[in-house]
Formats: sequence, C-alpha cells, structure tokens
Amino acid sequence: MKIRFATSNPYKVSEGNVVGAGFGIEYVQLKEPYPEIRDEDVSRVAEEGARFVFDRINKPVIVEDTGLFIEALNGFPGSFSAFVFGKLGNNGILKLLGEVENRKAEFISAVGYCNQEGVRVFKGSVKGLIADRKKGMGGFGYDPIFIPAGQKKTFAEDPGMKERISHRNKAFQRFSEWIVSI
Ligand code: ITT
Repeated sequence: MKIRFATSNPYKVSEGNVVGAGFGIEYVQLKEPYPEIRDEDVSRVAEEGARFVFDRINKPVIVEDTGLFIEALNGFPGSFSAFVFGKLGNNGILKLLGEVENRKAEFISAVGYCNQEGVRVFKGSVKGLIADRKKGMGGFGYDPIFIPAGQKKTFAEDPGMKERISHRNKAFQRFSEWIVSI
C-alpha cells in the first residue's frame, strides 16, 4: 500500500518508512506545501495541514507535525519548533537554557490523515533531556541536542536508536496499524 506524505522533509519520510516496512506500507513524499496554523497543539497543526492538502489534491494524504517541548522553557518551542529552529537553531536553544539544571524535554509527533471521511490524528512522544552541547552528525533538526530517557547518546549520535524509539516511530506505528486494519 502506498500512502502520500505531504512534507518538505525527506528524513521524516525515511523514518516513516522504517515503520511502514513492517506493515507493507510505503510512504511517498509529496512536496505539496500547506500553511501551518498557529496553535500550541501539534495535533491541531497536523489536522489542519492534512485537511488543506486533501482539499487541494482530493486524494488521501498524511501530514506530520513535530514539536520539541522543553520543560524549563514552559514548553517552548513546542509547535513553533520549525520557526524557532530557523531563527535560533540548536546553539540558540542551548544558550537560552544556559546552566539550567532542569534539562527535561519531550518530542511530540502528530500524524494527521485526511480522506473523504474526514481527519484522524495519531500521536507519539518520547521524553528525554537536552544535552549540554551538540553531539552527533546523524538525523536532523534538534537531534544533536536530544538524549532520550534511558539512553546516553543523542538521537544524532545514534540514528538507529532514534528509528526504534522516537516520537515519530510511535505515531507511525499507531497510524500504520490503523490504516491496514480498515
Ligand atoms: P514539514 O514540511 O513536514 O513541516 P519540517 O522539518 O518543517 O517539515 P516540522 O514542522 O514538523 O517539520 O518540524 C518542526 C521542527 O522540529 C523543524 O525544525 C524540524 O527540523 C524539527 N524536528 C522535527 N522532527 C524532528 C526530529 O525527529 N528530530 C529532531 N528535530 C525534529
């Protein structure tokens, strides 16, 4: 089964396909832009994005929105992670946190699927810590500064570990299970 995945980010497609392989699903990148609404909930962003693309192409599609929620920053950058990454990057986040002891953070991923019947959203999350400096060359985005709970390495240092336990892995597991069951 092939599923259209509207995203500008090919890494997301590869990570989705690691999960999809176990379900006989191939996620195929569709470079169809959509507006990201301003909402603190990544589910709402994914939901509205999926609806927008479906209305455009009139074919079933998923979009996925991810946020990094840092506890000591009251959940910032959260659903504004793409904008903040573009403006501040990982160095800016590390500077904002400074020597703060509470390094707790969570990645939350929401996959929105839209077809003629409407939209459904599937979520996945992983808790962890913000590292004291950037480590690793793999992955993308905030991966060099995120160490998942129970691990010693950042996602960027161990992309194989990321593939197994990430927020995206969990959200795609939930979506994939559902789509093959209907
Ligand atoms: P889309 O076209 O799918 O929106 P994007 O890369 O802009 O691609 P998001 O809006 O979901 O995706 O991402 C928000 C930000 O968080 C963006 O800067 C990403 O680089 C970063 N990000 C998303 N998923 C990530 C992950 O698994 N690991 C590290 N950073 C991630």
